[in-house]
Amino acid sequence: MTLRPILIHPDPRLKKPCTPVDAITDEVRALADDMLATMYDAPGIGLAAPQVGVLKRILTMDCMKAPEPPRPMVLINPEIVWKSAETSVYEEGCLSIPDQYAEVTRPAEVRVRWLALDGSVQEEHFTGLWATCVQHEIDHLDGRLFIDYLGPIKRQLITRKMEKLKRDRARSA
Ligand code: GNR
Ligand code: NI
Repeated sequence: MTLRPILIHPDPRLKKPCTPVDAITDEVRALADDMLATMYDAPGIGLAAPQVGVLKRILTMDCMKAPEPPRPMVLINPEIVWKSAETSVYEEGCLSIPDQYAEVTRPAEVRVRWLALDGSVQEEHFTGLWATCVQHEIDHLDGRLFIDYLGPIKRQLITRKMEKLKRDRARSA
């Protein structure tokens, strides 16, 4: 198990659509393992493979809140098969856009189908924070970030801050 570095926006790898996984290999299992560890370490409630530089359709998430037991999930090739007409607004953040938060409106509930690590097809109805998180992660797999839902002024302000953060980090590294 290895923690992997998380890419910071702007990075061309965060803007590319990811490729479906065609076989669940040891490499895929190792990646999922590393992603869960990296997500819990951050800490975050979700992580998409492109955030660690792998352009494959894999995401991890766990939106349980203490004192509930954890529920580490790995979703391979996830697809939204239904979304509610009703929407909800969440203050979103992203591990690839540290310390920046903004309200995003999305369908309040979604039904998602995916492949589990054992190769079985799973389907589940997500609500609340889980619904927001799974949509945020699937967006990553399509090369979309939450700031893409903001107006151009807010988006550019955040992008400039991230460019500065990356410069400062490179200087002190
Ligand atoms: O840790 C995270 N928190 C979060 C909060 C509100 C909406 C979405 C998220 S996902 C984010 C981790 C992340 O960047 N996943 O891609
Ligand atoms: Ni994110």
